[in-house]
Amino acid sequence: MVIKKSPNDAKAKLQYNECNKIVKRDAFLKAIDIGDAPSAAEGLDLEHMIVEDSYDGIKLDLDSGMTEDFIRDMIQRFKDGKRLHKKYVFQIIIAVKAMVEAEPTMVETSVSRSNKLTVCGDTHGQFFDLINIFEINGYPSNTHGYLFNGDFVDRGSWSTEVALTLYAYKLLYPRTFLLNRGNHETDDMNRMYGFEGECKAKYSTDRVFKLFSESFSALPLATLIGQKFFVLHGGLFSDDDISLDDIRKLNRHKQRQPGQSGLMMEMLWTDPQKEPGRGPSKRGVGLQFGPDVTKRFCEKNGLEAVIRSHEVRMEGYEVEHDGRCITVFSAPRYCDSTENRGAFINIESDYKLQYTQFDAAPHPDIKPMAYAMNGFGSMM
Ligand SMILES: [Mn+2]
Repeated sequence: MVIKKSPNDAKAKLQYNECNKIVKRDAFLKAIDIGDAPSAAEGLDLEHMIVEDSYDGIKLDLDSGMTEDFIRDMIQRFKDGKRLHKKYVFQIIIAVKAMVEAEPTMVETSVSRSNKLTVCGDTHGQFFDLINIFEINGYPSNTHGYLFNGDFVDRGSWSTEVALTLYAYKLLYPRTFLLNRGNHETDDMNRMYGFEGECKAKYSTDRVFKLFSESFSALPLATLIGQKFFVLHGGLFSDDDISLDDIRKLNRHKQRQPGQSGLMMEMLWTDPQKEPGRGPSKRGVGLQFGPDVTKRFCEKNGLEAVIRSHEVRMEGYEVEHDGRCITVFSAPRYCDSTENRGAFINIESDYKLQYTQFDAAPHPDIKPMAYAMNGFGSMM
């Protein structure tokens, strides 16, 4: 709505003022929409939050940095069914939010000699399987990077443990430990599939979930590995004209949630199909893209392949679209009910994809979505 100059007659003036009000209101709504609302960190007095002497975990002083000792102790606490002190939870989420917010929408990385990068798919709150990946494949370090390709939370009932473990490693190894956003790092999904309820149940405050939500909105949406592999949670787009440059230029900070359409939504939600062309999504959100779509995208952008996650695969991974679309899924025995294996991909400086499959690790007897507040779980 554009009004060039203030009109003279009274009726037109009234209209003009009304229009201005609407423009201002729209700007206000837009500001809220893009997350200019006050952060859940506001009013949180971390400096004066006391860690009681009775707390039996390792103390953390984030001013001097995250430590390997703290993470090892935290992992053991989580295995033992203990919580992290709330002060540390707040500090870790706030620090990671600031860190990932400063990263580009598409992080561009490479693997140098004697280094390794492991790409993992959905982990979905399966903490004991996450730790099993580290046990099988090695814990993160400056030379052994990890990329977790979204959907860390929801479904599994250890989503706070998974998210905090990944976040703590992000703080310890900012350059080699990478996180892409998935369609479950979103408010709607977290309300439906357990993460919001889990945050409240385990840390007895709304603030933990709100801070996580803000940090999820700040996560990068894709990672480009060695100019060869384009890694994102969902898949390709409704428009063949979209290029890597469009992803580079995408200002993800303009919208907190992916919504029902647009580039961010497609990056988080789409799936491959066997048939050429594009088809409707079986999920009701996004779309499906065929082998010809993948081929054109890879050729146009000089890529070897697209690596995505988002869908369970019985073998943990699947190579489709003439080798150019790879799905990797790292939650074995998904939701304790699908008899799928998990997988991850190791990439060394030769950029050959090395697949490892693994089976589910034992976990305490707590059902998936135990903390969901919507009737799916036990808190119905
Ligand atoms: Mn997903």
